[in-house]
Amino acid sequence: MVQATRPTVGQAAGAYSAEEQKAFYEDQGYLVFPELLSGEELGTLRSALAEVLAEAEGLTESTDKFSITRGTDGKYYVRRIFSPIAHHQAFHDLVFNPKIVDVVENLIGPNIQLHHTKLNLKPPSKEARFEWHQDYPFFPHTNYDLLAVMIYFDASTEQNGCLTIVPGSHTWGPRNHMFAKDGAFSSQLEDRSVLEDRSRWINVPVPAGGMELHHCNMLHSSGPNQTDQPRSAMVIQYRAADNVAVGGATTHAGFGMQIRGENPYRVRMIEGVFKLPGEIKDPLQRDG
Ligand SMILES: O=C(O)CCC(=O)C(=O)O
Repeated sequence: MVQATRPTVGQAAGAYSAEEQKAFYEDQGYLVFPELLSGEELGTLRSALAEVLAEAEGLTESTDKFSITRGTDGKYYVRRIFSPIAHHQAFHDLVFNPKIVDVVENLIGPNIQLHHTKLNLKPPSKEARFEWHQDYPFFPHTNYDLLAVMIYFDASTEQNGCLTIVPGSHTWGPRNHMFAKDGAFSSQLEDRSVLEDRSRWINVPVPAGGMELHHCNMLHSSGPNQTDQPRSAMVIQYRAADNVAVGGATTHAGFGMQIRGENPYRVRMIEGVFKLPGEIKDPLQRDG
């Protein structure tokens, strides 16, 4: 009889204890919870998205709220909604969802603040891919207790451009990213040799209603969406409350909002020399 193999912590973290989740995150830099939200919660988020997207109908150029791109079919699509928590109560409520915040608390401690939110729609377009990058260089902080939570409104698959990561790469520290002409990070690594060993890359498909989270120094990218449907996911960046931003944009809705615990009015610093992002004019380049 063939024994079914138990999914790893990286594939199904919810089946493991808090200690096991933390140990895996510290070692590998990511966790996946394939079944986080209920069908009802997912339905509420999808309706909220449809409501907000109705406002973007007819747009052919980006605005403060929507980043617009042209799809492979020639149609215009919303690529990203900036600061979705400012545009719908359901998105605002999501950042306080205890199912998410409990996991985050276990990893970065009881005092948690928001850095920013965005909703990546990854429409069917080659432009909707994300180059290899880390998040930290876009918004460097005084320590590394900063992580990205991705809540999937649609299943992400290899066909529609799921995340590809290099597990363990967060332990290599922040890498320099190249500056574009206008001073923004161009989301390109200066030294791509860290990506050479492709046997280390893994794809991270996540079902709709699932959650993936990764450390701010995790090397990650995602490919084009080769289907004819968008792949929507809300990204929530949380940080420890004693982790202070030393660069990057600070004007997002909810920047620094206390999510849980208290502000200790103390800063925890790590040693190192890091390149700071320049003045970033293109909002799409601003946050990785
Ligand atoms: O949505 C994706 O596939 C990747 C998102 C990402 O890497 C980012 O927003 O920094």
